[in-house]
Amino acid sequence: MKLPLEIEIIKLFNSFHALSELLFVVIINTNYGIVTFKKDKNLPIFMRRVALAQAPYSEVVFGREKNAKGANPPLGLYSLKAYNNNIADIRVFDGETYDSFNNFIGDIEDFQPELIGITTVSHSYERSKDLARYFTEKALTVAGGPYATFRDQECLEDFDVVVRGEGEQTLRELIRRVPFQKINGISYIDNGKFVRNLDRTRLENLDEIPLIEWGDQEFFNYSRPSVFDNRSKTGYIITSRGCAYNCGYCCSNIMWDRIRLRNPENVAKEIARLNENYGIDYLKFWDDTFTLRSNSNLIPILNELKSRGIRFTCNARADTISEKKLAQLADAGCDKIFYGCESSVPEIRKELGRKMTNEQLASAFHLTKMFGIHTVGSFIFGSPNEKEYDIEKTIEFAIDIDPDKVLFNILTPHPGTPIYNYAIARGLIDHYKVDTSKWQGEPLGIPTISKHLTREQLQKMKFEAYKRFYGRQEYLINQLKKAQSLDDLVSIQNIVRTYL
Ligand code: B12
Ligand code: SF4
Repeated sequence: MKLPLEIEIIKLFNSFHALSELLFVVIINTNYGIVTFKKDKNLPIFMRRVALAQAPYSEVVFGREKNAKGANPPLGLYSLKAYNNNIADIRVFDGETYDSFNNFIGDIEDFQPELIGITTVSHSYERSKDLARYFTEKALTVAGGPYATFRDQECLEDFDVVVRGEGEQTLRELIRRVPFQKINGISYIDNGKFVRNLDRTRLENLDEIPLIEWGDQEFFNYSRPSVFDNRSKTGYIITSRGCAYNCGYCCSNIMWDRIRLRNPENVAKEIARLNENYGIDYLKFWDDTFTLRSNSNLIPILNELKSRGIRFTCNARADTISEKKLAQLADAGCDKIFYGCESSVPEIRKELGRKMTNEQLASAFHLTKMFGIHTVGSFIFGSPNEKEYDIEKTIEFAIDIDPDKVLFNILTPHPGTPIYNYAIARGLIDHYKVDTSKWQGEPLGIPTISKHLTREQLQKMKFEAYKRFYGRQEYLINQLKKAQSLDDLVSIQNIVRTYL
């Protein structure tokens, strides 16, 4: 917690900082001319209030499976806020934490933003558009995130500006009102003409982004302690950007260019702060692949977790795991690892760009369980050339390796992914527009691209797969034996209710 004197000093510093920023804006605008806008807006010379918003998405994604409203903070928006907080009053509004869309919009309106930045993923795009349209006359509307990055031209039908890729520095220049022509990484319309400026070079050093300052209420939305045994208060953290692989259904590699890691000391500082200031004793690492780092980067992070008794979960690739690494993770408090498996049929896995073997997958699950770490296995149905019997084989494989939890997903061609380009090139899809009334895919609003199976067949196979996996007597007995708390029992009950 900061002392009052410290807060005063920061405020004073910020005022000086704001003044120098203002001078900078005046100089820049005098040199380069005034910013051009698609629509007439009465915008100030310096953006003072910036709203960063995430439209609600759960209903679109999870449909009737939805049950965890507001459980996941939009870390991208909080990072944008942390980076730019010293030049404007920035607030994050998360539609997932509101009971109704109207209340959500009402709160943003009360704040009277001069710039509203909206994060986009394919499945929330329709709602993001609704939100942007509401502020068209009132604020500069900016879209960012994976969907906008790869569909900039389409987004400009509803937004003034699109920020492509990493957003921290680009947003800073928009707040400063640097002329659009001078801002790398944006797309916009100038005199009816679509303009895509040069890409922005990514931040060299991720530690330049200040740590997120969570408001108490804000934090509570995402980190409710367990109602049953008060065992864990969960925090969320990302310690890297990008991935070294190039799986067909994922845009990480293109979105972030190359893998960049935060320094372990910087990560340890964030862990300490989450623990000391917010009482966090459980952490979710949202890195694409947490295990894709050298020992010299990993060990200091694990030491910090261990010394504070923080348990954690992370994502890993089966081929980045070894017995030694698993021992280190388990010793530091790792209690769950998420592995993408996708398919057990080599040709289908190849189609998905997953260069790993069934042996690697089976061994990763075996070893992880050996160290007492829970496993989640994720599988994808509906690759272009996948047939019903391929899916059958994958379900059998899932039962064989027996994760504690499974996810069966239907392949979705998200813009910016190799599989999207493949599907366009072979005429399996046109450049679709997200339309929840037209595409009953998964997530809703996006088409599927199987050559052999309809959406309905895939949906049916998915639910049958869950039934077969979770309906096994030995699975349920095993999970009941492993249960350590009321939370674990409720989780088993949820599985039974949802799938059996
Ligand atoms: C954590 C995570 C989740 C979490 C929670 C997500 C949440 N609430 O934010 C969970 C597990 C629930 C989840 C679920 C799903 N996810 Co997810 N998830 C991620 C993951 C791994 C990290 C997200 C993150 O925090 N990134 C880090 C921050 C820093 O990046 P960022 O959010 O992109 O923000 C930066 C830039 O994009 C930009 N930016 C973003 N918004 C804005 C706005 C403005 C105004 C500006 C200026 C800039 C800007 O600036 C930010 C800072 O640089 C990403 C992959 C990834 N590495 O990003 C996938 C990802 C977002 N997920 C994806 C998908 C498909 C899903 C699911 C649909 C999967 C499924 N079938 O169920 C569900 C849907 C639920 C949902 N969230 O919408 C896709 C989205 C693809 C797309 N084009 O839409 C991604 C990109 C992974 C992939 N396959 O490529 N997910
Ligand atoms: S799916 Fe995972 S391993 Fe594959 S490219 Fe994306 S982040 Fe990397």
